[in-house]
Amino acid sequence: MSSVARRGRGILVVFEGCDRSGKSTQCRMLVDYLKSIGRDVAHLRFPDRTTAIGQSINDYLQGTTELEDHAIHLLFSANRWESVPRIKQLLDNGTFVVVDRYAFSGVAFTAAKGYDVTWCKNPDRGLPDPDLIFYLDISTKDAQTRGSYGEERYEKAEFQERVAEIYEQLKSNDWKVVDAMKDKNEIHEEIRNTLLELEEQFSKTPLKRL
Ligand code: DGP
Ligand code: NA
Ligand code: NA
Repeated sequence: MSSVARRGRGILVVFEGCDRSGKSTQCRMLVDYLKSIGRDVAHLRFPDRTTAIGQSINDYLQGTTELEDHAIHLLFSANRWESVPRIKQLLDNGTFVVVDRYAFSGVAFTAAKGYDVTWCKNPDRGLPDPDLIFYLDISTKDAQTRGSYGEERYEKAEFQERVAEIYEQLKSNDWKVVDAMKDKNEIHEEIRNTLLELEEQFSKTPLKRL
């Protein structure tokens, strides 16, 4: 039965959440788990700072350059678009694609600056639509108890508060909201069980586009 499921396309899984929600840890734990059970899996993260566009984004995040708000928004989107051929190829080959941040971060972080949500969504229209979005839910207050935010541009409590409010508006049926304050192993089990339950169903459904 599982060998039949594995002949279908790969599953596109995205992790979203505010900074310090534990999203990257969960992403890694899921990738390691899928590998341990013999699945083909690719671990991607956005922004992908390794490309030329990603390098500009990195400079912006570190504050060494300034970019106009719309311009940086489009660069973040372009950074996702430049990965689409690879993502599609992986999914076609039946590989799980696990992504740390995606278009929803794009909308949440720019709309948090006061821009229109519909405008923010537009550049990402047409990207592969994730089968599942795990949202690591944490209050800004709890996130701060995990140690102070880093030094990057968006890592300020007031801004993260607004990001969380926009995420709230973006949630839809394929979002699985996870309580990020639970024990990390407990969260991991919840995530992997949800994924394994839905894997076969998704692998037989054509990939949609955002
Ligand atoms: P990370 O490497 O996951 O810590 O992400 C770096 C920062 O960039 C983080 O504060 C979230 C933010 N970010 C991620 N994607 C986007 C995006 O598409 N647009 C904007 N404006 N910010 C983003
Ligand atoms: Na960060
Ligand atoms: Na979806």
